[in-house]
Formats: sequence, structure tokens, C-alpha cells
Amino acid sequence: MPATPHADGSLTATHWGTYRVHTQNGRVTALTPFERDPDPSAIGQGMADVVDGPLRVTQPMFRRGWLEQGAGPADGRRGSEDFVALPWPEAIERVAAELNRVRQHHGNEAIYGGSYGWSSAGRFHHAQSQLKRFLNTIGGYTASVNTYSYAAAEVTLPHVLGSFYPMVNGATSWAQMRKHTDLFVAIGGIPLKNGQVTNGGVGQHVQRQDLLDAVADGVRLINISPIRSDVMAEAGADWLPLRPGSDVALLLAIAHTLESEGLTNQQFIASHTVGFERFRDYVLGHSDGQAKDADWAATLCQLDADDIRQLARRMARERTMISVSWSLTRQDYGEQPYWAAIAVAAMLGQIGTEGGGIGFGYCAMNAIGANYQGIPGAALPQGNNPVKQFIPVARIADMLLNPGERFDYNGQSGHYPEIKLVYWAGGNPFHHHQDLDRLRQAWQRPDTVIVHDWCWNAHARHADIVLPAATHLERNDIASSSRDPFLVYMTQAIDPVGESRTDYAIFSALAKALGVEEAFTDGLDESQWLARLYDETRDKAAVQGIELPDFEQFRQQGWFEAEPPRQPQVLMQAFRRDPETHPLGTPTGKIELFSATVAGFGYDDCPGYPCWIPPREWLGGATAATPLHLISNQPRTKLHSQLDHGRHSRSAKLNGREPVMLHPDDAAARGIRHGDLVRVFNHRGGCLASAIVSDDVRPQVVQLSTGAWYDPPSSPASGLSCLHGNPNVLTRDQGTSRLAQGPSAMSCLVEVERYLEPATPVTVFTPPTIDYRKGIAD
Ligand SMILES: Nc1nc2c(c(=O)[nH]1)N[C@H]1C(S)=C(S)[C@@H](COP(=O)(O)OP(=O)(O)OC[C@H]3O[C@@H](n4cnc5c(=O)[nH]c(N)nc54)[C@H](O)[C@@H]3O)O[C@H]1N2
Ligand SMILES: Nc1nc2c(c(=O)[nH]1)N[C@H]1C(S)=C(S)[C@@H](COP(=O)(O)OP(=O)(O)OC[C@H]3O[C@@H](n4cnc5c(=O)[nH]c(N)nc54)[C@H](O)[C@@H]3O)O[C@H]1N2
Ligand SMILES: [Mo]
Repeated sequence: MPATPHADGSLTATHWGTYRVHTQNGRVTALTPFERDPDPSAIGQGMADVVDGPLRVTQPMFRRGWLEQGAGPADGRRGSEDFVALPWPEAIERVAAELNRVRQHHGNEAIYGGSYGWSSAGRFHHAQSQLKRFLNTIGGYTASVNTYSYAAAEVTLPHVLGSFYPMVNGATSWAQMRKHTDLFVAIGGIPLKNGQVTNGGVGQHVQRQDLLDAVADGVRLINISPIRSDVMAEAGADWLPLRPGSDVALLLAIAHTLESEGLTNQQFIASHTVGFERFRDYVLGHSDGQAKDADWAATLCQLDADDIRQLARRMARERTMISVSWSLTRQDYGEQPYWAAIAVAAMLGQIGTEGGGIGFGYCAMNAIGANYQGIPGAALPQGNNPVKQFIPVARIADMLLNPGERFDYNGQSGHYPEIKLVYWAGGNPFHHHQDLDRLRQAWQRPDTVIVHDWCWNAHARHADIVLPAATHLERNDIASSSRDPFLVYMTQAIDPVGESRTDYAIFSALAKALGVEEAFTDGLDESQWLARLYDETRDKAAVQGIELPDFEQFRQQGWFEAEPPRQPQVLMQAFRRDPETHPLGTPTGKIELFSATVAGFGYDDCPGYPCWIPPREWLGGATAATPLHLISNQPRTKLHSQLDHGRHSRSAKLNGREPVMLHPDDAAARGIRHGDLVRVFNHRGGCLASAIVSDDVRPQVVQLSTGAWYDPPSSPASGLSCLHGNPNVLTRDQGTSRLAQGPSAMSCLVEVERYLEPATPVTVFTPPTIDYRKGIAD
């Protein structure tokens, strides 16, 4: 079949930026950044060389054991057997039959369709929405709630501030802060590496310039984080390298100093908050006999007590913005840091002022703090899920391992269903989940695992059935983000590679085989869906006062930009001005420093006010076997696991493995030099990595980014569960608390040693063994 002609140089959108795609003879030759982007991300460069490279899944693939022995628990074979390529008609028939078997024998509750993950940009071809719409047309699925990003805050903030997302997206913009802010206290930093992305798309990267402008206008920064480069060097921030996991102690000590030195803004506390007395009694030690003063915190944080007191006084004296990174929520009792930071901000009384108060996740994405009006794009309607069963998203291994067991969540009590079939499209649990060896065991339990993906990452390798998905370069779509002002028409650049199909085409074929084609497709093809979604987007935008052109005009132009808001955003300004007319969504309408609702749940690991609970794993409890704290933060050269096999990500590896950063003292004590092959390990697992020795990280902390494709050795090598450097073989799989049950990856202790044995090379960048004979002998 001759390649369809596609316009050379038309736009595509990704979570890390907008690009023009150049093609020749039906192949992508280059992606060049969108001309409107002043500071493009290099992440996109990896795409051209892998879109049709050897790691592309080009045909439907079936695990041999699943084909030969039939569906059933895999007993270790899932993730280690070879695959058989089958033609599409047979693949569709087999998947449809298996869905029917599970539905009929076990009910739809036995299908897990949470399918968490970022997938790729584009409103229509959003893989997770496609899957959920499809599963809903055949009777539903067990779902998941909340995210891996900040589950603890998603559940806590509604109790404290009345909502979560408006508080994140409504961050006071840098445009305000450069004029009004004196002091910007960055707890968990504001790493520019993360500002490369926004979920849904990025038209223009602005964080670097916004930050430079703020500094030029006199905003002073304090980086409170174990890693120096969490605030860019040019910002000239002071660095308080506290022990990871000790932020709540620091915040309580700041509260103690404010209160004991008469610096609390009593008026704001009285007019805008409830429950201060309970919190105050705890901070002063009246309720438990321990004053949370600076000396107390200094030991826990390993900071200087005077530095803490001076910081508190300065925060009271100056116009201060407290910024708390999302990472603070991904640790043991991750509900507490945000609540404690809100309490301090309330005591300072600057919430809702221009340039003061609190912000959640500055720089965590390009959009947070940008002076933007996002475009509320229409989403693919997912229909209704008749199954009411759900799990907190990060409890997946618990669910698979312990069917029937009870769990707590936000005042509710649920139980884990018995899952027979896992269906995933657009996420990578073998990237995002903690304690991957445990997940790998749990993953053997279901009868069948079906995955749509486009490349042979660990997730695809751990499936029974891999249906090859087309990438965003192989389909038309509309990209928008409620966090970004650009709407982009994504033009198909090349034909689907090999026999890959869009998720929509795959689900349409399955729906047809199951007799529900019309219900799934609504009788529309891709272009008709795009026209429908665009019209809805236009209507929604109009309500917000944004005039969109008609669809044809938009397609011709390729993009549209919404005007910035008339007044740069200030978080909670209306509430500050008049809390009676503009109450928060909490039961009292005020900031709840004590929440009767949360207290009423009776959780010992999350009482009704912010408090210090020592993490289960942290340096304060370090052992001789695991004396170091592991930070597994977001990667600079990719988005999660995406494009780890591309040029850009691979150029940042050292000797082919993921780099792990350690402090010179810790390296010297272990005889480790820059570039050495090391083993990072604890009792859960061990991975190989290449050492980078740098005082960018505080002593006793090591940093290994997420995202290296998980590469378990094929033969059990002692102490190794990943050859490549995936930190999730080391992290703990435990909920933050009974309130949110969020992931707690950042609470993790490890040891590092030089690896002197002959090391097996990384295998995950070589495709698995595939039998391309059509069908099997039967
Ligand atoms: N230790 C540790 N672990 C973490 C974190 C941490 O800080 N520390 N962070 C957590 C956070 S915040 C997050 S959000 C998660 C991220 O975890 P995920 O969002 O699951 O990670 P991604 O790699 O983005 O997964 C997207 C998958 O979708 C596939 N894909 C892309 N486009 C398409 C498409 O069009 N169709 C289909 N079918 N598939 C497609 C990609 O190939 C990839 O496999 O990780 C979490 N895990
Ligand atoms: N390039 C790139 N950008 C991304 C992503 C990506 O994969 N790649 N992922 C996106 C996603 S899904 C999300 S959710 C956001 C996440 O945004 P964040 O959660 O802010 O990102 P992280 O890089 O995980 O963590 C930020 C910093 O927090 C610090 N930190 C860790 N533990 C502690 C602690 O206990 N105390 C203090 N004070 N600091 C601590 C670490 O030094 C780390 O560098 O990033 C987004 N941006
Ligand atoms: Mo995230």
C-alpha cells in the first residue's frame, strides 16, 4: 500500500512541547520545535529515531504460554516468556472471547480497567479514555481513584481548603510575584527539569524566563530540599539541605517560632480559619508534652536551630510565598506536609495577597504559576460505569495479592475485588508502581493481562496480549490542556507503523466483535469525532469568553492561543477579601486547621490536624544495612518511561546505565568513583546504576531518577532485580496513610556498593524473542 501523503512540517503536540514534523518517503526525519516556543524541550528529539525503530511493536503479540495453555495465573511466566505474532482478525477474536469469558463467569467487577498513566497528548485518542469508554459499553470495570502525582493532597486538601485542583491550577502567577514577593520559600525546590511538561500539551515553555524575571526584580529564593539543583543555579537561592521526610518538623518549628514570638497574624486566624487552638496546643506541646520548637526540629531535619528561627522571623517580616512541591506528598504520611504548610501560611496571614501565601507545585509543570488562561477542551465521553468497585490507584499490587481484603480510604471502607483480567492502555505500571518485584509477583495472579502500547517497554513485556498502538504521529487529533493556552491541531504525519492501529480503531474492532460497535463509536470516524469534540470545546471556551475560530479555520492555522487573563492570578484572593461571600468548600467555609471530618475517621496515621509522624523509612531511622536515603524523582531527559529508548534519554546514561548521584563523602567511604558501576540495594531489591559523584546532593542522600526501563535479569542473579537502574525495585509499596492511600515512593532507604562482578549488559533495549509464524500448531 503506498504511503498516504501527509503535509510535511505540520504540527504535533506532546506533553513536553509542540513540534513541526518533517517527513520523507513516509518516514519521520525530524521534529523541530514550534516557532512560538522560546525555550523548547529537548525531550522530543528522541521520537524520530524510535517511532519505527526495532523496539516498535508492529503486530498483535501473544505470550506463548497464554496461547498454548490458555488463560490462567501465570506463575512467573508473565514477563519472561517469548511472544507469538498473530494476525489482527485472530487477535480480535481471541481478545473478544476472553472478555466474554471473564464477564460471563466472574462479572465485570473482575476486569481491572484503572489503566493509570499519562499516555500521549490529544483529546480524542487519549488511550485511557478510549479504554474506559469501551469497557463501559460492555458493562464496566473496577476503577481506580486519584493519581500517583499527589494522591495524598487530592484527598486532604478538600478537607482543609475545600478543593484540590483549583488550588493547584489557581497558583498565584509569577507575573504577580515578581512585583510583590520578597521571599519565595521553595520546599522541595522548583526544579526546571519538571517545567518541561504539562499534561495535555505545552505551547510555550515559560518557567525559566518567569523565574529569571522574578529574580531580576528582587525575589529571593530559599531552596529547602536535599538537592541543590532543585532551584536553578542562576536564581542564587540559599540552600537548606534538610533530611528528606522531615519537612513537617521544620514547618511545625516555624509555627512554634511564630506563635511563641507573637508573630502569628491573629486577625487572619480568627476571620479565615477554624481549629487553630487545637493545632497551637499541639505545636506548643500542651497536648503531648513536646514543644515543636526549633531545637526539636533541628535534630530531626539536621538543620541549624537558629537558621530555622531566623527563617520564621523573616517569613513574618517579608511578603512570603511558601511553595510546596508535589513530591512532598509522595512519602509516608504525605497528607501532613501540605496541611502543615497551609497552617504556617495561615499564621503568616498572607494567603490571598498579591505575592504572598501558599502555592502547590510551582514548576512541577510548565503551567503552574504561568500567567495563562487554559482552554477547557472537550474530552471523549467515557459513558457510565455500572461497576462501583474502585481502589486507591497505588493499591494495585495489594488488590491483586489480597482479593477480599478490606481497605480504608477517606472515611470509606472498601474491599479488594478478585481480578481475573487486567486491561491497560496508555500507562506503564512497571514504570510507576513501587516495589516492582512485588508487583511482578502480583501480576502473575490474574488469568489475562491485555496491554495496548507502541513500544517494547517492561509493561508490554509483562502482558499476555500486546495490541500495537499507533503513536500521536500516526493519527489526527486536537491537543489542549486546561492548564495551557494553546490549542493545537495534530496532523497525522505518517501511516501507522507496521500493523499498528489507533486505540480507537482497536476498540472499534473489539466492539464490533462483541456486538456493541454502534454504542462505542456513535457511528463516527476519527474526523467526525474531532469535529464533534471541537464544537464542544468551542462552546466551553465561549463560556469562558474565549472565541475559537470554526473547525476548518483552526485546522488550516494549526493552532490557537488564548489571551492571558486580564489580571494575573492570585490564589484565594476573593476568599481573603470576603470569606463570608466567597467561602471555601470546607464544611465551615474556612481554612480547617483542625478538621472534624478527618478527626471523625479515627485514623491513627492521619489525625484531624497537621502533625509530625516519623516516616517508616527515613534517615532518622537509618540502619547499618541501609544508611542512605533514596530520592527517586522525575527524570530530566524524558517523561516517566516515555522515550527512554530514544536518543536524548540514552545520551544521558553513563556506560549504558541510569546514573545515580551520591555525595563525595558517601562515595569516598565506599571507594566509589565517578562512572563506577554500582549496585543500589535494600531488602526489597537491587539495581545496577552508574555513579555520579557530586555535592549537589546532601550527604546520606542518593538520587536516582525514575524512568529507566525496568530490566529484570533473565536468570536470577544474586541481589539484582534490575540491570538498568529503575529505582522502583527499591521503593516501598505502602499507602501514605488510611486517609489517601497514596504512593509513598520517596520514603526509602538503601545502600550503595561498587559492583565488581562481571555485569550483564542491559537487555531491555533489545526486543523480546518473537515467533512471527502466523498462528500456532493446533
Ligand atoms: N519511585 C517513584 N515512582 C514514581 C514517581 C516518583 O516520583 N518516584 N512518580 C509517579 C508519578 S507522579 C507518575 S504521574 C507516574 C507516571 O507513570 P505513567 O504515566 O504510567 O508513565 P508513562 O511512562 O508516562 O506511561 C505512559 C505509557 O503510555 C504509552 N503510550 C503513549 N502513547 C500511547 C498511546 O497513544 N496509546 C497507548 N495505548 N499507549 C501509549 C507509553 O509508551 C507508556 O508505556 O509515575 C509514578 N512513579
Ligand atoms: N522532565 C520531566 N518533567 C516532569 C515529569 C517527568 O517525568 N519528566 N513528570 C511530571 C509529573 S507526572 C509530575 S507529578 C511532576 C512532579 O513534580 P515533583 O513532585 O515536584 O517532582 P520530583 O522531581 O519528583 O521532586 C522534586 C524534588 O523534590 C525533592 N524532594 C524529594 N523528597 C523530599 C523531601 O522529603 N523533602 C523536600 N524538601 N524535598 C524533597 C527532590 O530533591 C526532588 O528533586 O513532574 C512533572 N514534570
Ligand atoms: Mo505525576
